Amino acid sequence: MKINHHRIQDTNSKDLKSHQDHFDFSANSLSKKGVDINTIIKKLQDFQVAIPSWALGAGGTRFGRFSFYGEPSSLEQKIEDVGVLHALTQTAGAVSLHIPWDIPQDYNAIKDLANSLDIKFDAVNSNTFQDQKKAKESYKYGSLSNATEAIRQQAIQHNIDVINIGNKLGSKALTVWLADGSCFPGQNNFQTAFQNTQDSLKAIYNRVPSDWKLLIEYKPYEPNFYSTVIQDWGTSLMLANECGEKAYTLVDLGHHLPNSNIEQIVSILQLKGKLGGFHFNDSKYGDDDLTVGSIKPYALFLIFNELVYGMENNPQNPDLAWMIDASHNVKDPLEDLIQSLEAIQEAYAKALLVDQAQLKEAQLDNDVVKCQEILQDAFRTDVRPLLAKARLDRGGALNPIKTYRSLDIRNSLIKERGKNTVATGL
Ligand SMILES: [Mn+2]
Repeated sequence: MKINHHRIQDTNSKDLKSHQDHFDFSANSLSKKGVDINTIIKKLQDFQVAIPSWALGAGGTRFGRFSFYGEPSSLEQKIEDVGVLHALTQTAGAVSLHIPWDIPQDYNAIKDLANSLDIKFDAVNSNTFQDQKKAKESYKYGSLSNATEAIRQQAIQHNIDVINIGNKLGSKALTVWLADGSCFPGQNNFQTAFQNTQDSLKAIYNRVPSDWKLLIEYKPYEPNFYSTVIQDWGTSLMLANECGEKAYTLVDLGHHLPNSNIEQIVSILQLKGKLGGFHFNDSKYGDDDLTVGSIKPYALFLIFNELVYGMENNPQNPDLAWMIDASHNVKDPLEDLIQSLEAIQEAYAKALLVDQAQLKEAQLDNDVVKCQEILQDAFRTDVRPLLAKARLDRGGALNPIKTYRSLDIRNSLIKERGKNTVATGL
């Protein structure tokens, strides 16, 4: 399914006048404050976020899964869904594949399809957290950290296979997230598990192409509940440093214990030139995978404030791989992703409004009240007309959710694919 751009324009036309009024008001007020609107709009247009293939179908919990009708059941259909998101939002210009769920049958056909939709292949993700059919060894007690060498070798080889698949598609990064750890005290030896993980990652790193990155993701708990081998950013950074300059830490917003100061983590990693990737989601309790911005939009803004500072002041840190990492039971996955993209752009735009020079001055004066005023003034600014303008200029929808609904896209997908399709891997 492809969206005809004329249909988007038709839907936009009904709202053009009111958009123009809102935009003029915003542009006027911001210009008076010395904000360069055009630069912000250009930055919003350049900011592209990868959609993970697994977020296009409904996710589940360990208690069950309620599928959403018309889900993509093939890699082609997943890419078409990202095409729908990109056509509407102009922000979803990349897809992140999960291997073995998304192994292409015909590489050229997949690349042509992605090209035709203006979609790039972002980081590829390996999977050693579950056993695959016909696999010789089991990951029940760990993969890269496993005490048995043959199991570690199988996991290393899988990661090398993923690199080869990504290479054929034009990906430039491998993301490794390990479920390895233990559920009970005494179950494994912390030092051996860490050392094995280090050695396995080095073996993978040696096969990472020179223009690639190895992104090492961390998470404090789950599926293991007593210890996790790569539990936090410090562990990830140690491993990345040991591997070499192409290895980086990846921050997933949900992979922190409650109240962690994620903006500080992001800031220091950029200072050290070691923040490589970012996964967006939101949470109330843990790794809830809720829509980014749905629970803690101010925290998201503060994180973006540090990201923007880093992008402007830390040339030692490379461009980041941005990805949404969320999926759940109760929303249309495409509507959820549209909301996510909007929340990300909104937080980014607000962070771009922060007057960094003024903030620095207030910090030097120890004017704590003014520091807070500067941040909150940016946070309280309604930037939605800027986001709409950024999309409109690129041919996207003024209001993506409204357009998605008025074009009745979910029903078209159900007609095309049937009700009971299930996305691979879910
Ligand atoms: Mn993640």
